Amino acid sequence: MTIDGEAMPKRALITGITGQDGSYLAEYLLTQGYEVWGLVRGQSNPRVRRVRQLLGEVRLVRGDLLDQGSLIAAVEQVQPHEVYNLAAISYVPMSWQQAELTGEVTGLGVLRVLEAIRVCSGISASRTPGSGQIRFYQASSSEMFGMVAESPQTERTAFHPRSPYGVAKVYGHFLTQNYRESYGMFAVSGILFNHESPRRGAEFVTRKVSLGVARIKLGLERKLRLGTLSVRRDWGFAGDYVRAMHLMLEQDQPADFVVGTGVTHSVEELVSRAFAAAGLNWREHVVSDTAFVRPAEVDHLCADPSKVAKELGWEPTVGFDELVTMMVESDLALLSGPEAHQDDSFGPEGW
Ligand code: NDP
Ligand code: GDR
Repeated sequence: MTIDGEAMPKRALITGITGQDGSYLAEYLLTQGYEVWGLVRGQSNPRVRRVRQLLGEVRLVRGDLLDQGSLIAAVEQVQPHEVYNLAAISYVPMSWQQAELTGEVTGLGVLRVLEAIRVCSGISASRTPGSGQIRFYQASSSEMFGMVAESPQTERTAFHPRSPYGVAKVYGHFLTQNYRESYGMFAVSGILFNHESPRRGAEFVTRKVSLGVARIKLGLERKLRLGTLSVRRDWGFAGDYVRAMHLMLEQDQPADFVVGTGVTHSVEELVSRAFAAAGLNWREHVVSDTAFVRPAEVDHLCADPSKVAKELGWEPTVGFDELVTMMVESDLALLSGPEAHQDDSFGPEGW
């Protein structure tokens, strides 16, 4: 990868590098020849472990989406060509418990990152459109569609978010669009549908199920407590989705894209498939628990990924069955191995 004919690597700054997507994106950009920087918060962040195999290759810079000055300092230090804003409070139920914090991080955090880029690019707030050199990716979400106006959902489908998380993401989405229109910044949003992996946080339903299946199979647990089984999601593999993020910043002109598989499954189908992958019958183990039922639910999500396929050539490589089997096998190996007690995601219930 070179810039202006010089043998200089492109620099990418990733917020949320300690999350699921941050770790896959960092790996992917390293394979593309990038110099990768990750924003990390806190005095001692235990989740830096998630990218531990990359430490040495990935450089870390301190900063917090709640702190404008720290973001300006990070952008000034790194001088990135691309910024991927993946940091967020991303667990939907937590957004009811900590609605204000979710608004601050998942919503206003986008403003602070965009402002850091604007200030460091020398774009004046009163100036008519100019062109900054730093390209910006915002992690928008299918949760913005919420109570869906149509199915499948496209880039033109109206938003009707159903949680403080979804509302905060809508703010970030429109703000990204606004900075593009106001300042001529190369700022785009990927409206990504659910994507999963063995690195998924233990509170999300796919990983909760794969960890639950592994515990039951290994005799560590007998039951798995879940909320609503009838809801449907368009689930893909996180490793595929980070390629789409990068492709969006490679376009000639900035534009937003829906990214998903176009196939939808219920939580019950997920559960059935995951238990079957370990030779178990889910009906003997799954218990309904209202503690995991949400105040307002998103019942049905299904992407129409035709624009991203046609314009960016993106397609998923891992199907639903393969994804679920991958996660169950990974957790069986993990819980049988020496690292079983070294990770904070192995608690009995997740969240
Ligand atoms: P994770 O929950 O795994 O990661 C969230 C990241 O945000 C962590 O690295 C966390 O850091 C960081 N973070 C949280 N608060 C702050 C803060 N105040 N300042 C700086 N960093 C912070 O999310 P995913 O990797 O799954 O998702 C990445 C992004 O994509 C998120 O914005 C999510 O909302 C969005 N998204 C995800 C989808 C999915 O299916 N995975 C689908 C659509 C959108 P720490 O380790 O310090 O807590
Ligand atoms: P979601 O993911 O809310 O879609 O947000 P999650 O895996 O948490 O829930 C998916 C669906 O499963 C139902 N469900 C349960 N969910 C959890 N977590 N735990 C349970 O016990 C349970 N039982 C049933 C939920 O009600 C829900 O309908 C994810 C996050 O990554 C967001 O950040 C991202 O924006 C969206 O995906 C797209």
